[in-house]
Amino acid sequence: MVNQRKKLVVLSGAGVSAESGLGTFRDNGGLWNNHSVYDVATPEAFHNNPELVLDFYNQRRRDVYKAQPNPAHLALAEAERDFDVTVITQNVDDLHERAGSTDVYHVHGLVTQARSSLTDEVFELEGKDIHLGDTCPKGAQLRPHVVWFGEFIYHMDEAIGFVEQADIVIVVGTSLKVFPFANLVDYARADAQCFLVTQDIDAVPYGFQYKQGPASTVIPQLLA
Ligand code: BV8
Repeated sequence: MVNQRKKLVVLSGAGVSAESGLGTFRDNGGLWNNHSVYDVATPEAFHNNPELVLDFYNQRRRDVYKAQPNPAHLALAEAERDFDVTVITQNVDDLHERAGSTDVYHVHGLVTQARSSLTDEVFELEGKDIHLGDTCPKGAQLRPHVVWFGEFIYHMDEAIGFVEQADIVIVVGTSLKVFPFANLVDYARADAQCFLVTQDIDAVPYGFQYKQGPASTVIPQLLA
């Protein structure tokens, strides 16, 4: 009998990186230096005030480089010993990869990378900031490789397929308030085991078991 490892799909948000010291969008009321994230994380903001937006992401990138994976990231990476694991994350940090996860999809991009504002060419920043006037080889202004509000997200079709195949779905550290990522919970099979792990939530998706608490405690317990 072929050993068919169960498919574990993880849907993560800012809360899984909170205990690594990276702010979430709700906890500080979605504010950064008195700007609403929804005002700063848009193409219009980048057009109207590129320095403000570049500063916002330069600061978040520096925070990401200083942060370390926490026990939640590490437990999800170690789960690859026992399960076929795919992580689909809203987060623009690389903590899942640095913890050892090998199959990670960033639907909202990665702040450690830059993208040409004209083409979809992506560049590793290797620790550098992006400044106004920094251009890619083809001369276009570099922008953070993140998906802003009003922009299409990456990997949505693949993500739907992974959730539909999943035997186990773990949603961790997300308020499920940002779309279309939040719609992914609707694709879980009726016979799948589904868990939601957050500090708080407005509504638990149908069919999900709610495990309230900090990810770095609850995720290792769930996967023990
Ligand atoms: C788009 C990158 C098509 C930048 C981000 C319906 C369908 C489609 C679109 C929409 C729709 N309704 C509205 C929209 C528009 C919009 C949207 O969703 N708006 C919201 C505000 C309603 N969506 C879009 O614009 C998307 N694009 O749809 O394109 C299109 C194209 C053209 C025209 C129209 C449509 C693009 C969305 C992507 C935006 N970019 N990030 C950046 O990071 O700066 S989203 C951003 O929000 C981050 O990715 C972040 O992950 C996310 C916030 O969500 P969470 O991760 O859930 O974080 P949050 O703080 O909210 O919650 C944290 C949770 O963790 C809490 O529950 C808390 O309890 C918990 N927690 C805290 N600490 C812990 C913890 N849990 C466990 N342990 C802890 N220690």
